[in-house]
Amino acid sequence: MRILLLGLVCLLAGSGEPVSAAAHPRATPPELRSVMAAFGVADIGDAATVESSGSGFIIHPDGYILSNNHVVDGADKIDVVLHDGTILRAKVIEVDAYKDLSLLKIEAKGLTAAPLGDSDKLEVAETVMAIGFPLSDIIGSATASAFEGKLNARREDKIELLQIDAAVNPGNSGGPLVNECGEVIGVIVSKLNANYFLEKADMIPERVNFAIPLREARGLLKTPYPYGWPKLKDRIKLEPKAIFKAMKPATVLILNHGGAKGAAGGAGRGFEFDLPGLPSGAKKLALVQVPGLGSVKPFFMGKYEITQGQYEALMDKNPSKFKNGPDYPVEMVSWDDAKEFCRQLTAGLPDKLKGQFAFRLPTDAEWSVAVGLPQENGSTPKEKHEQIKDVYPWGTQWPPPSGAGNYADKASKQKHPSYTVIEGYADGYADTAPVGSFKPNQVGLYDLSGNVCEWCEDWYDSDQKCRGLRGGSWDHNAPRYLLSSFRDVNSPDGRYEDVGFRVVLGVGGSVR
Ligand SMILES: [Ca+2]
Ligand SMILES: [Ca+2]
Repeated sequence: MRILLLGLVCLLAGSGEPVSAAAHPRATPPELRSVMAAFGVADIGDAATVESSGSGFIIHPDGYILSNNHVVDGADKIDVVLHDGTILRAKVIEVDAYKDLSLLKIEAKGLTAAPLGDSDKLEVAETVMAIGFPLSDIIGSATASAFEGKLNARREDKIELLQIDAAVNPGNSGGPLVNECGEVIGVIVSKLNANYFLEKADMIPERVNFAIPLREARGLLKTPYPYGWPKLKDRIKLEPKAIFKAMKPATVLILNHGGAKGAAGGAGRGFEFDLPGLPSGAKKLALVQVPGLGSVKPFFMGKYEITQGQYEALMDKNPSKFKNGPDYPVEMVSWDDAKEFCRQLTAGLPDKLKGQFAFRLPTDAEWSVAVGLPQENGSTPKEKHEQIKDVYPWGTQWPPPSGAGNYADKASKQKHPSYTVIEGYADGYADTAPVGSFKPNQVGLYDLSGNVCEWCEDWYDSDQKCRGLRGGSWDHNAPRYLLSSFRDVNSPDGRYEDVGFRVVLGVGGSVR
Protein backbone atom coordinates (compact mmCIF):
# COMPACT_ATOMS: atom_id res chain seq x y z
CA MET A 1 0.00 0.00 0.00
CA ARG A 2 1.24 3.47 -0.77
CA ILE A 3 2.35 5.98 1.75
CA LEU A 4 -0.07 8.85 1.65
CA LEU A 5 0.90 12.43 2.03
CA LEU A 6 1.07 13.61 5.58
CA GLY A 7 -0.80 16.69 6.57
CA LEU A 8 -3.77 18.00 8.41
CA VAL A 9 -6.89 15.95 8.31
CA CYS A 10 -9.84 18.16 7.56
CA LEU A 11 -13.03 16.79 8.95
CA LEU A 12 -15.86 18.17 6.97
CA ALA A 13 -19.53 18.03 7.42
CA GLY A 14 -22.63 19.49 5.96
CA SER A 15 -24.75 18.93 2.97
CA GLY A 16 -24.71 20.94 -0.15
CA GLU A 17 -25.56 21.04 -3.77
CA PRO A 18 -23.43 18.95 -6.08
CA VAL A 19 -20.43 20.84 -7.37
CA SER A 20 -20.74 21.74 -11.00
CA ALA A 21 -18.12 24.32 -11.87
CA ALA A 22 -18.05 22.95 -15.38
CA ALA A 23 -21.56 22.89 -16.76
CA HIS A 24 -22.43 20.18 -19.20
CA PRO A 25 -21.24 21.37 -22.60
CA ARG A 26 -24.05 21.95 -25.03
CA ALA A 27 -22.01 23.09 -27.96
CA THR A 28 -18.79 21.53 -29.18
CA PRO A 29 -16.00 24.07 -28.70
CA PRO A 30 -14.36 25.00 -32.04
CA GLU A 31 -11.03 23.56 -30.86
CA LEU A 32 -12.61 20.14 -30.48
CA ARG A 33 -14.75 20.33 -33.59
CA SER A 34 -11.61 20.21 -35.72
CA VAL A 35 -10.34 17.22 -33.72
CA MET A 36 -13.58 15.37 -34.27
CA ALA A 37 -13.42 16.21 -37.96
CA ALA A 38 -9.84 14.91 -38.16
CA PHE A 39 -10.99 11.64 -36.63
CA GLY A 40 -13.93 11.45 -39.01
CA VAL A 41 -16.44 12.09 -36.26
CA ALA A 42 -19.32 14.41 -36.95
CA ASP A 43 -20.45 16.88 -34.36
CA ILE A 44 -23.72 15.21 -33.57
CA GLY A 45 -25.54 17.76 -31.50
CA ASP A 46 -26.86 16.69 -28.13
CA ALA A 47 -25.00 13.40 -28.23
CA ALA A 48 -25.20 13.25 -24.46
CA THR A 49 -28.74 12.02 -24.75
CA VAL A 50 -28.53 9.98 -27.92
CA GLU A 51 -30.08 6.66 -27.05
CA SER A 52 -29.66 5.08 -30.43
CA SER A 53 -29.08 5.97 -34.02
CA GLY A 54 -30.22 4.66 -37.34
CA SER A 55 -30.50 5.58 -40.95
CA GLY A 56 -33.19 7.04 -43.16
CA PHE A 57 -33.55 8.62 -46.58
CA ILE A 58 -35.12 11.74 -47.98
CA ILE A 59 -38.06 10.87 -50.20
CA HIS A 60 -39.32 14.37 -50.96
CA PRO A 61 -37.44 17.68 -51.44
CA ASP A 62 -39.66 19.27 -48.76
CA GLY A 63 -38.02 17.24 -46.02
CA TYR A 64 -39.98 13.99 -45.85
CA ILE A 65 -37.85 11.09 -44.65
CA LEU A 66 -38.60 7.38 -44.57
CA SER A 67 -37.10 5.09 -41.92
CA ASN A 68 -37.98 2.22 -39.60
CA ASN A 69 -40.35 2.68 -36.71
CA HIS A 70 -37.87 1.17 -34.25
CA VAL A 71 -35.28 3.81 -35.17
CA VAL A 72 -37.50 6.59 -33.82
CA ASP A 73 -39.53 4.63 -31.28
CA GLY A 74 -39.48 6.01 -27.73
CA ALA A 75 -37.66 9.20 -28.70
CA ASP A 76 -38.05 12.42 -26.77
CA LYS A 77 -36.48 14.27 -29.64
CA ILE A 78 -35.22 13.20 -33.03
CA ASP A 79 -32.38 14.86 -34.89
CA VAL A 80 -31.53 14.21 -38.50
CA VAL A 81 -27.95 14.68 -39.68
CA LEU A 82 -27.75 15.54 -43.37
CA HIS A 83 -24.82 14.48 -45.54
CA ASP A 84 -23.19 17.91 -45.16
CA GLY A 85 -23.35 17.69 -41.37
CA THR A 86 -26.39 19.94 -40.93
CA ILE A 87 -28.49 18.82 -37.99
CA LEU A 88 -32.23 19.40 -38.03
CA ARG A 89 -34.91 18.47 -35.54
CA ALA A 90 -37.41 16.03 -37.04
CA LYS A 91 -41.09 15.42 -36.37
CA VAL A 92 -42.68 12.00 -36.66
CA ILE A 93 -45.55 12.36 -39.11
CA GLU A 94 -46.77 8.78 -39.15
CA VAL A 95 -45.62 5.34 -38.10
CA ASP A 96 -46.58 1.81 -39.04
CA ALA A 97 -45.38 -0.23 -36.08
CA TYR A 98 -46.56 -3.49 -37.60
CA LYS A 99 -44.45 -3.03 -40.71
CA ASP A 100 -41.73 -1.21 -38.75
CA LEU A 101 -41.84 1.90 -40.91
CA SER A 102 -41.92 5.61 -40.05
CA LEU A 103 -42.35 8.85 -41.92
CA LEU A 104 -40.49 11.88 -40.53
CA LYS A 105 -40.31 15.51 -41.57
CA ILE A 106 -37.64 18.14 -41.20
CA GLU A 107 -38.18 21.83 -41.94
CA ALA A 108 -36.27 22.18 -45.17
CA LYS A 109 -36.88 22.74 -48.87
CA GLY A 110 -35.07 21.78 -52.02
CA LEU A 111 -33.40 18.71 -50.60
CA THR A 112 -32.03 15.93 -52.76
CA ALA A 113 -34.62 13.17 -52.63
CA ALA A 114 -33.86 9.54 -53.42
CA PRO A 115 -35.54 8.26 -56.61
CA LEU A 116 -38.18 5.73 -55.62
CA GLY A 117 -38.58 2.54 -57.62
CA ASP A 118 -40.89 -0.40 -57.96
CA SER A 119 -40.00 -3.18 -55.54
CA ASP A 120 -42.26 -5.64 -57.35
CA LYS A 121 -39.99 -5.55 -60.39
CA LEU A 122 -36.92 -6.58 -58.43
CA GLU A 123 -35.77 -10.08 -59.33
CA VAL A 124 -33.88 -12.67 -57.33
CA ALA A 125 -30.12 -12.54 -58.02
CA GLU A 126 -30.32 -8.86 -59.00
CA THR A 127 -27.60 -6.63 -57.58
CA VAL A 128 -28.62 -4.32 -54.74
CA MET A 129 -26.84 -1.83 -52.51
CA ALA A 130 -27.50 -1.20 -48.80
CA ILE A 131 -26.65 2.37 -47.76
CA GLY A 132 -26.63 3.81 -44.27
CA PHE A 133 -24.74 4.45 -41.07
CA PRO A 134 -23.87 1.06 -39.58
CA LEU A 135 -22.67 1.17 -35.96
CA SER A 136 -22.37 4.94 -36.03
CA ASP A 137 -23.38 5.20 -32.37
CA ILE A 138 -20.42 2.95 -31.55
CA ILE A 139 -17.75 4.14 -33.94
CA GLY A 140 -19.13 7.65 -34.03
CA SER A 141 -18.84 8.18 -37.74
CA ALA A 142 -21.47 10.19 -39.57
CA THR A 143 -20.24 9.13 -42.99
CA ALA A 144 -22.57 6.96 -45.01
CA SER A 145 -21.33 3.59 -46.17
CA ALA A 146 -22.47 1.27 -48.94
CA PHE A 147 -22.54 -2.51 -49.13
CA GLU A 148 -23.26 -4.31 -52.34
CA GLY A 149 -25.00 -7.63 -52.55
CA LYS A 150 -27.71 -9.54 -54.29
CA LEU A 151 -31.36 -10.12 -53.72
CA ASN A 152 -31.33 -13.74 -52.55
CA ALA A 153 -35.02 -14.36 -52.04
CA ARG A 154 -38.41 -12.79 -51.51
CA ARG A 155 -39.86 -14.13 -48.30
CA GLU A 156 -43.13 -13.87 -46.47
CA ASP A 157 -43.06 -13.34 -42.74
CA LYS A 158 -45.56 -10.93 -41.20
CA ILE A 159 -45.10 -8.93 -44.36
CA GLU A 160 -43.14 -9.62 -47.50
CA LEU A 161 -39.40 -9.26 -46.98
CA LEU A 162 -36.51 -8.96 -49.35
CA GLN A 163 -33.65 -11.24 -48.32
CA ILE A 164 -30.28 -9.77 -49.27
CA ASP A 165 -26.65 -10.75 -48.73
CA ALA A 166 -25.30 -7.18 -48.51
CA ALA A 167 -23.64 -6.65 -45.11
CA VAL A 168 -26.01 -5.02 -42.66
CA ASN A 169 -25.34 -3.94 -39.10
CA PRO A 170 -27.20 -2.06 -36.37
CA GLY A 171 -27.45 1.52 -37.57
CA ASN A 172 -28.22 0.45 -41.13
CA SER A 173 -31.83 0.18 -39.99
CA GLY A 174 -34.05 2.53 -41.95
CA GLY A 175 -31.51 3.06 -44.70
CA PRO A 176 -32.32 2.63 -48.37
CA LEU A 177 -31.92 -0.55 -50.36
CA VAL A 178 -31.19 0.52 -53.90
CA ASN A 179 -31.41 -1.32 -57.23
CA GLU A 180 -29.03 -1.21 -60.18
CA CYS A 181 -30.69 1.92 -61.57
CA GLY A 182 -30.18 3.79 -58.32
CA GLU A 183 -33.84 3.62 -57.27
CA VAL A 184 -34.87 2.82 -53.72
CA ILE A 185 -36.75 -0.46 -53.64
CA GLY A 186 -36.64 -1.23 -49.92
CA VAL A 187 -36.04 -0.09 -46.36
CA ILE A 188 -33.32 -2.03 -44.53
CA VAL A 189 -34.25 -3.60 -41.20
CA SER A 190 -31.07 -4.66 -39.42
CA LYS A 191 -32.96 -5.45 -36.25
CA LEU A 192 -34.92 -8.15 -37.99
CA ASN A 193 -31.86 -10.16 -38.86
CA ALA A 194 -30.79 -10.99 -35.32
CA ASN A 195 -34.26 -11.15 -33.78
CA TYR A 196 -35.75 -13.24 -36.56
CA PHE A 197 -33.18 -15.98 -36.43
CA LEU A 198 -32.71 -15.94 -32.70
CA GLU A 199 -36.42 -16.48 -32.25
CA LYS A 200 -36.80 -19.06 -34.98
CA ALA A 201 -33.55 -20.97 -34.87
CA ASP A 202 -31.52 -19.72 -31.89
CA MET A 203 -28.77 -18.60 -34.24
CA ILE A 204 -27.50 -15.57 -36.13
CA PRO A 205 -26.37 -16.51 -39.63
CA GLU A 206 -24.10 -14.30 -41.70
CA ARG A 207 -25.08 -12.42 -44.80
CA VAL A 208 -28.77 -13.18 -44.47
CA ASN A 209 -30.31 -9.76 -44.09
CA PHE A 210 -33.64 -8.19 -44.81
CA ALA A 211 -35.30 -5.14 -46.23
CA ILE A 212 -38.95 -4.17 -46.33
CA PRO A 213 -40.07 -3.75 -49.94
CA LEU A 214 -40.92 -0.15 -50.76
CA ARG A 215 -44.42 -1.32 -51.73
CA GLU A 216 -45.14 -1.81 -48.00
CA ALA A 217 -44.53 1.93 -47.47
CA ARG A 218 -47.28 2.94 -49.89
CA GLY A 219 -49.54 4.11 -47.08
CA LEU A 220 -46.89 6.41 -45.63
CA LEU A 221 -45.81 7.69 -49.02
CA LYS A 222 -49.32 9.00 -49.62
CA THR A 223 -48.69 11.95 -47.33
CA PRO A 224 -45.99 13.55 -49.49
CA TYR A 225 -47.23 11.91 -52.71
CA PRO A 226 -51.06 11.67 -52.63
CA TYR A 227 -51.16 10.88 -56.34
CA GLY A 228 -48.26 8.43 -56.51
CA TRP A 229 -44.55 9.04 -56.42
CA PRO A 230 -42.60 10.16 -59.46
CA LYS A 231 -40.71 7.51 -61.39
CA LEU A 232 -37.31 7.94 -63.02
CA LYS A 233 -37.76 8.88 -66.67
CA ASP A 234 -34.59 7.24 -67.95
CA ARG A 235 -33.92 4.00 -66.17
CA ILE A 236 -30.36 2.95 -66.90
CA LYS A 237 -28.03 0.62 -65.04
CA LEU A 238 -25.43 2.59 -63.14
CA GLU A 239 -21.99 1.78 -61.79
CA PRO A 240 -22.02 1.18 -58.02
CA LYS A 241 -19.92 4.31 -57.50
CA ALA A 242 -22.46 6.42 -59.39
CA ILE A 243 -25.32 4.93 -57.39
CA PHE A 244 -23.61 5.71 -54.08
CA LYS A 245 -22.69 9.22 -55.20
CA ALA A 246 -26.29 9.93 -56.15
CA MET A 247 -27.76 8.37 -53.00
CA LYS A 248 -25.37 9.87 -50.46
CA PRO A 249 -27.02 13.34 -50.28
CA ALA A 250 -30.41 11.68 -49.77
CA THR A 251 -29.27 9.32 -47.00
CA VAL A 252 -29.47 10.66 -43.45
CA LEU A 253 -28.32 9.68 -39.99
CA ILE A 254 -31.16 9.68 -37.47
CA LEU A 255 -30.41 10.35 -33.81
CA ASN A 256 -32.95 9.12 -31.31
CA HIS A 257 -32.69 11.20 -28.14
CA GLY A 258 -34.25 8.80 -25.70
CA GLY A 259 -36.38 9.95 -22.81
CA ALA A 260 -35.33 9.46 -19.20
CA LYS A 261 -33.43 6.34 -20.16
CA GLY A 262 -31.21 8.17 -22.61
CA ALA A 263 -30.47 11.06 -20.31
CA ALA A 264 -29.67 8.73 -17.42
CA GLY A 265 -27.03 7.09 -19.57
CA GLY A 266 -25.10 10.29 -19.01
CA ALA A 267 -22.61 9.56 -21.74
CA GLY A 268 -20.59 12.65 -22.42
CA ARG A 269 -20.01 13.77 -25.95
CA GLY A 270 -17.08 12.16 -27.59
CA PHE A 271 -16.00 9.05 -29.42
CA GLU A 272 -14.60 5.58 -28.99
CA PHE A 273 -11.66 3.63 -30.32
CA ASP A 274 -11.53 0.01 -31.23
CA LEU A 275 -8.51 -1.71 -29.78
CA PRO A 276 -7.66 -4.86 -31.71
CA GLY A 277 -7.50 -7.77 -29.31
CA LEU A 278 -10.00 -6.36 -26.84
CA PRO A 279 -12.47 -9.11 -25.85
CA SER A 280 -15.81 -8.61 -27.54
CA GLY A 281 -18.29 -6.85 -25.29
CA ALA A 282 -15.52 -5.30 -23.19
CA LYS A 283 -15.54 -1.53 -22.63
CA LYS A 284 -13.91 0.31 -25.50
CA LEU A 285 -11.49 3.15 -25.10
CA ALA A 286 -13.89 6.09 -25.10
CA LEU A 287 -13.12 9.78 -24.93
CA VAL A 288 -15.45 12.53 -23.81
CA GLN A 289 -15.25 16.29 -24.18
CA VAL A 290 -14.28 18.30 -21.16
CA PRO A 291 -14.82 22.05 -21.43
CA GLY A 292 -11.87 24.36 -20.78
CA LEU A 293 -11.45 26.72 -17.87
CA GLY A 294 -8.99 29.60 -17.61
CA SER A 295 -5.74 28.54 -19.22
CA VAL A 296 -6.95 24.95 -19.68
CA LYS A 297 -8.19 24.48 -23.23
CA PRO A 298 -11.13 22.12 -23.90
CA PHE A 299 -9.87 18.56 -24.23
CA PHE A 300 -10.84 14.93 -24.73
CA MET A 301 -10.41 12.70 -21.70
CA GLY A 302 -10.87 8.95 -21.21
CA LYS A 303 -14.45 8.30 -20.18
CA TYR A 304 -13.21 5.46 -17.97
CA GLU A 305 -10.02 4.46 -16.23
CA ILE A 306 -7.94 2.30 -18.57
CA THR A 307 -9.20 -1.24 -18.13
CA GLN A 308 -7.28 -4.47 -17.83
CA GLY A 309 -8.76 -5.59 -21.15
CA GLN A 310 -7.52 -2.44 -22.88
CA TYR A 311 -4.10 -2.62 -21.26
CA GLU A 312 -3.63 -6.27 -22.14
CA ALA A 313 -4.86 -5.75 -25.71
CA LEU A 314 -2.13 -3.19 -26.25
CA MET A 315 0.70 -4.31 -23.96
CA ASP A 316 0.23 -8.12 -23.99
CA LYS A 317 0.30 -8.26 -20.22
CA ASN A 318 -1.89 -7.58 -17.24
CA PRO A 319 -0.01 -6.60 -14.10
CA SER A 320 -3.16 -6.08 -12.02
CA LYS A 321 -3.68 -7.61 -8.61
CA PHE A 322 -7.46 -7.89 -8.93
CA LYS A 323 -7.91 -9.84 -12.14
CA ASN A 324 -11.68 -10.09 -12.17
CA GLY A 325 -12.40 -9.36 -15.81
CA PRO A 326 -11.50 -7.10 -18.73
CA ASP A 327 -13.58 -4.14 -17.51
CA TYR A 328 -11.81 -3.84 -14.17
CA PRO A 329 -9.31 -0.98 -14.04
CA VAL A 330 -5.70 -1.86 -14.63
CA GLU A 331 -3.60 -1.29 -11.49
CA MET A 332 -0.02 -2.07 -10.47
CA VAL A 333 1.01 0.25 -13.31
CA SER A 334 3.68 2.85 -12.72
CA TRP A 335 3.66 6.33 -14.24
CA ASP A 336 6.31 5.04 -16.64
CA ASP A 337 4.05 2.09 -17.60
CA ALA A 338 1.13 4.47 -18.17
CA LYS A 339 3.28 6.68 -20.40
CA GLU A 340 4.40 3.65 -22.40
CA PHE A 341 0.75 2.68 -22.87
CA CYS A 342 0.09 6.21 -24.20
CA ARG A 343 3.04 5.91 -26.58
CA GLN A 344 1.77 2.58 -27.93
CA LEU A 345 -1.71 4.00 -28.29
CA THR A 346 -0.38 6.99 -30.22
CA ALA A 347 1.64 4.63 -32.41
CA GLY A 348 -1.65 2.95 -33.31
CA LEU A 349 -3.19 6.16 -34.66
CA PRO A 350 -3.62 6.37 -38.42
CA ASP A 351 -0.56 7.92 -40.12
CA LYS A 352 -2.36 11.11 -41.10
CA LEU A 353 -3.15 11.81 -37.43
CA LYS A 354 0.31 11.09 -36.04
CA GLY A 355 2.17 14.28 -35.25
CA GLN A 356 -1.12 16.14 -34.88
CA PHE A 357 -2.37 14.13 -31.93
CA ALA A 358 -0.87 12.09 -29.14
CA PHE A 359 -2.27 10.27 -26.16
CA ARG A 360 -0.88 11.32 -22.82
CA LEU A 361 -1.89 11.49 -19.19
CA PRO A 362 -4.12 14.33 -18.01
CA THR A 363 -2.31 17.33 -16.61
CA ASP A 364 -3.05 18.10 -13.00
CA ALA A 365 -4.85 21.26 -14.15
CA GLU A 366 -6.99 19.31 -16.63
CA TRP A 367 -7.91 16.82 -13.93
CA SER A 368 -9.09 19.70 -11.74
CA VAL A 369 -11.34 21.00 -14.51
CA ALA A 370 -12.65 17.48 -15.16
CA VAL A 371 -13.63 17.06 -11.51
CA GLY A 372 -15.37 20.42 -11.53
CA LEU A 373 -13.01 22.56 -9.43
CA PRO A 374 -12.83 26.30 -9.98
CA GLN A 375 -9.45 27.79 -10.83
CA GLU A 376 -6.81 27.02 -8.21
CA ASN A 377 -3.99 29.22 -7.01
CA GLY A 378 -0.45 27.95 -7.30
CA SER A 379 1.70 26.57 -10.05
CA THR A 380 2.64 23.02 -9.02
CA PRO A 381 0.27 20.28 -7.84
CA LYS A 382 1.94 20.57 -4.44
CA GLU A 383 0.99 24.24 -4.21
CA LYS A 384 -2.62 23.48 -5.13
CA HIS A 385 -2.90 20.43 -2.90
CA GLU A 386 -5.85 20.69 -0.48
CA GLN A 387 -6.12 24.43 -1.04
CA ILE A 388 -9.82 24.23 -1.89
CA LYS A 389 -11.45 22.87 1.23
CA ASP A 390 -14.78 21.23 1.82
CA VAL A 391 -15.36 20.28 -1.80
CA TYR A 392 -15.71 16.67 -2.90
CA PRO A 393 -16.49 15.42 -6.39
CA TRP A 394 -20.11 14.84 -5.28
CA GLY A 395 -20.57 18.09 -3.33
CA THR A 396 -19.83 19.05 0.26
CA GLN A 397 -21.50 16.36 2.34
CA TRP A 398 -19.76 13.64 4.35
CA PRO A 399 -20.09 10.65 4.23
CA PRO A 400 -20.49 10.47 0.47
CA PRO A 401 -24.06 10.01 -0.80
CA SER A 402 -25.01 6.53 -1.90
CA GLY A 403 -23.52 5.59 -5.25
CA ALA A 404 -20.88 8.36 -5.21
CA GLY A 405 -18.09 5.96 -6.17
CA ASN A 406 -15.92 3.07 -5.07
CA TYR A 407 -14.18 3.93 -1.78
CA ALA A 408 -13.23 2.03 1.39
CA ASP A 409 -16.71 0.95 2.44
CA LYS A 410 -18.69 -1.68 4.26
CA ALA A 411 -17.70 -4.31 1.67
CA SER A 412 -14.02 -3.54 2.29
CA LYS A 413 -14.54 -4.03 6.02
CA GLN A 414 -16.24 -7.37 5.49
CA LYS A 415 -13.34 -8.63 3.40
CA HIS A 416 -10.61 -6.99 5.46
CA PRO A 417 -11.83 -6.55 9.04
CA SER A 418 -8.69 -4.61 9.99
CA TYR A 419 -9.38 -1.82 7.46
CA THR A 420 -10.60 1.59 8.47
CA VAL A 421 -13.49 2.43 6.21
CA ILE A 422 -15.98 5.25 5.66
CA GLU A 423 -18.61 4.74 8.33
CA GLY A 424 -22.10 4.72 6.92
CA TYR A 425 -21.01 4.17 3.33
CA ALA A 426 -21.58 1.04 1.26
CA ASP A 427 -20.74 0.75 -2.42
CA GLY A 428 -20.60 -3.02 -2.66
CA TYR A 429 -16.99 -3.40 -3.79
CA ALA A 430 -14.25 -4.57 -1.44
CA ASP A 431 -11.49 -3.68 -3.88
CA THR A 432 -11.72 -2.52 -7.49
CA ALA A 433 -15.04 -2.33 -9.35
CA PRO A 434 -15.63 -2.66 -13.10
CA VAL A 435 -15.23 0.80 -14.63
CA GLY A 436 -18.54 2.58 -15.18
CA SER A 437 -20.27 0.89 -12.22
CA PHE A 438 -21.19 4.27 -10.70
CA LYS A 439 -22.90 7.37 -12.04
CA PRO A 440 -20.84 9.59 -14.35
CA ASN A 441 -20.00 13.12 -13.27
CA GLN A 442 -21.36 16.29 -14.85
CA VAL A 443 -19.23 15.96 -17.99
CA GLY A 444 -19.80 12.23 -18.45
CA LEU A 445 -16.62 10.88 -16.84
CA TYR A 446 -16.87 7.71 -14.79
CA ASP A 447 -14.93 6.85 -11.63
CA LEU A 448 -12.91 10.05 -11.75
CA SER A 449 -13.18 9.91 -8.00
CA GLY A 450 -12.48 6.54 -6.38
CA ASN A 451 -11.90 3.06 -7.81
CA VAL A 452 -8.22 3.62 -8.69
CA CYS A 453 -6.11 6.75 -8.14
CA GLU A 454 -5.03 8.25 -11.42
CA TRP A 455 -1.56 9.28 -12.51
CA CYS A 456 -1.22 12.80 -13.89
CA GLU A 457 1.32 14.02 -16.36
CA ASP A 458 2.96 16.61 -14.10
CA TRP A 459 5.83 16.58 -11.70
CA TYR A 460 4.44 17.00 -8.22
CA ASP A 461 6.74 19.87 -7.34
CA SER A 462 9.85 21.69 -8.45
CA ASP A 463 12.10 18.88 -7.19
CA GLN A 464 10.90 16.91 -10.25
CA LYS A 465 11.28 13.54 -8.59
CA CYS A 466 7.68 12.45 -8.10
CA ARG A 467 4.47 12.50 -10.11
CA GLY A 468 1.07 13.58 -8.90
CA LEU A 469 -2.00 11.37 -8.53
CA ARG A 470 -5.64 12.35 -8.25
CA GLY A 471 -9.02 11.06 -7.22
CA GLY A 472 -8.61 8.67 -4.30
CA SER A 473 -9.35 4.99 -4.59
CA TRP A 474 -11.17 1.92 -3.31
CA ASP A 475 -8.94 1.89 -0.24
CA HIS A 476 -9.37 5.53 0.75
CA ASN A 477 -11.42 6.27 3.81
CA ALA A 478 -10.57 9.65 5.32
CA PRO A 479 -12.40 12.76 4.09
CA ARG A 480 -9.28 14.63 3.07
CA TYR A 481 -8.20 11.90 0.64
CA LEU A 482 -11.42 12.34 -1.28
CA LEU A 483 -11.35 16.11 -1.53
CA SER A 484 -11.40 17.22 -5.16
CA SER A 485 -8.22 19.21 -4.44
CA PHE A 486 -6.36 16.33 -2.78
CA ARG A 487 -3.13 15.27 -4.48
CA ASP A 488 -1.21 12.12 -3.86
CA VAL A 489 2.39 11.72 -4.87
CA ASN A 490 4.64 8.86 -5.88
CA SER A 491 7.81 7.96 -7.62
CA PRO A 492 7.16 7.45 -11.36
CA ASP A 493 8.33 3.84 -11.14
CA GLY A 494 6.09 2.89 -8.21
CA ARG A 495 3.37 0.27 -8.76
CA TYR A 496 0.39 0.00 -6.42
CA GLU A 497 -2.81 -1.99 -6.30
CA ASP A 498 -4.94 1.14 -6.04
CA VAL A 499 -3.27 3.19 -8.76
CA GLY A 500 -4.23 3.24 -12.42
CA PHE A 501 -4.71 5.97 -14.98
CA ARG A 502 -6.88 7.41 -17.71
CA VAL A 503 -5.72 9.03 -20.91
CA VAL A 504 -6.18 12.37 -22.63
CA LEU A 505 -5.99 12.93 -26.36
CA GLY A 506 -3.46 15.70 -26.71
CA VAL A 507 -4.06 18.12 -29.55
CA GLY A 508 -1.65 20.48 -31.28
CA GLY A 509 0.23 22.52 -28.74
CA SER A 510 -0.86 20.35 -25.85
CA VAL A 511 0.91 17.25 -27.20
CA ARG A 512 3.78 16.34 -24.94
CA1 LIG B 1 -15.59 -0.04 -2.06
CA1 LIG C 1 -10.47 6.95 -10.38
